[in-house]
Amino acid sequence: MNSIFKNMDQHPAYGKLQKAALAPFDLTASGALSLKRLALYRCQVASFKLLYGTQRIDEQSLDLLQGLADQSATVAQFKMMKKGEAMNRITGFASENRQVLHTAGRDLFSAPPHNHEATKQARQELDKLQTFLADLDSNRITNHLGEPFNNLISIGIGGSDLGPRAVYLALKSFAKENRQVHFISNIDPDDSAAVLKDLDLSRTLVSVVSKSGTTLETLTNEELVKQAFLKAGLDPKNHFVAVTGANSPMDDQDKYLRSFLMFDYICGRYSVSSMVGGLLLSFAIGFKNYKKFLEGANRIDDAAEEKDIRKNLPLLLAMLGIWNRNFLNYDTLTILPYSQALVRFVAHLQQCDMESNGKSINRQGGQIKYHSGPVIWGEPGTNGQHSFYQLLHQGTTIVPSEFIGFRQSQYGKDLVVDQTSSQEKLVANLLAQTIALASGEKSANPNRNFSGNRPCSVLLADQLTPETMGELLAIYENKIAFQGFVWNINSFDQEGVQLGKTLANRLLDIIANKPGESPIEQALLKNADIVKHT
Ligand code: G6Q
Repeated sequence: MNSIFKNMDQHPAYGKLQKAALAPFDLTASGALSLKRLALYRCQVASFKLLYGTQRIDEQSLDLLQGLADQSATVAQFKMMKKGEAMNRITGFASENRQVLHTAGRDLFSAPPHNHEATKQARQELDKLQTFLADLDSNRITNHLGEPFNNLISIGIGGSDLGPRAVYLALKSFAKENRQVHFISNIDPDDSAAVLKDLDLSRTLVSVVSKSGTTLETLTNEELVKQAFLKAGLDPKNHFVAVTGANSPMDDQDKYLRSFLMFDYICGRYSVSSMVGGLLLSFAIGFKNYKKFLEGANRIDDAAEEKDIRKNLPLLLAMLGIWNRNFLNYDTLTILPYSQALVRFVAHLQQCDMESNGKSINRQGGQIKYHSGPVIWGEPGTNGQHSFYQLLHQGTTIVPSEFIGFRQSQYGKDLVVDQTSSQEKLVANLLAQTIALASGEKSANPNRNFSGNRPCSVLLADQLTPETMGELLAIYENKIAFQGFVWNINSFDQEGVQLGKTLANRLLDIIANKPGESPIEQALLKNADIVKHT
């Protein structure tokens, strides 16, 4: 066991934070949200500013959180991860026992890389990708009629879908003319039917993305889409590319137009900056823009090595999250992007965070006696304001919120109505919400009383671009890893997901061996026990 992997409650700062949490900073007190406070509690890293004066912290609690971050050796563990220590393991028990090197795929800009071998492998795949894209751009690769491909269907699920889809939607305004990406993930046949319905398959590439090459949904959907190509008289071999792990059942160059590798040491939910995101993103926004995205992520990976939490934005976000989760005892966290382009980003973070930190045992296999990851949820503002914000303002459950906003829109197509542009209205709404949640509003009418002290913070940048998207992604990936280090849990395995995959396959075996015997529900009821115990 690595001696720095200690439970959070073993650190001296833990008890002190518990005491400090008995009287957290009162955001509703008169003058509490002073300009001085708002100016003091800001942290700028790369293009993002974190405004956190609306959290229930003060100098004492921040110093204690710094103590907890230091005692947990958060930055040392982060560096170990980047260098290639096997951070994905549970000591003394059968576990994945792997390195965690998603950062290596973007460690291309600051020499020397933290892990030479992994960065070298990433470069090789990037070079292959660049050649493939150049072949597409210059019409060296076309369909059988010599026409260029302008659609790409990405088939994948979970980590092989959520992050790449979220980032594609976020950067769609940067997409090349006539290049569109479509996604099929669900085993529900309507998912593929809806995508295939209006597409000209002859101008369509299909990227099948599966690290294991064994995922039921992905393999089934691959077959389904293949049939559609055959039915249209098209040879799938001229349209299908694969992104998969080396030696997986899908790692078969003969079956695909091109094959790209993702590596064992990259977990699905951290794979946006590998070929999993790389292929479809660079198809859409171009290789140059994709590199800018990687550059943004790398900038944050570098900045996250700073030990001072007041200067390390991802670490600060992580420690504020721990303050809210473990010391103020809030169960959920809402992430509220004021950007329509980030419409699926919260779904990605939900997976990245909850699959990583939804754990109950430590890295030595023992039960932890404190909470780990909160429930993550959210929707873009201002839409959410007309929906669940009622609960945020007046509900009995206090939900900390992380707002994300940009000063400028992506398309720049805006109109001044009543002296303000839509973008100004958007940002004004965001800031107004944070003040209202934090300071509340007193009224003699209980129905119109807002208790306040609902902690929140704002991540603010100029514009959502490939660079800032890369930064934003890495801020959250690193935040999640830092929290896992403090909680002493393994943020990089997903036994809960594996269980579901195994049970579904067993049940399907049972159903397949007794064809026509009974409807699926009855088979499930009859066989629940067998499924569990075979
Ligand atoms: C992510 C998880 C999980 C995984 C999917 C798809 O970290 O492991 O969401 O990405 O189950 O797995 P494959 O890429 O192997 O098809």
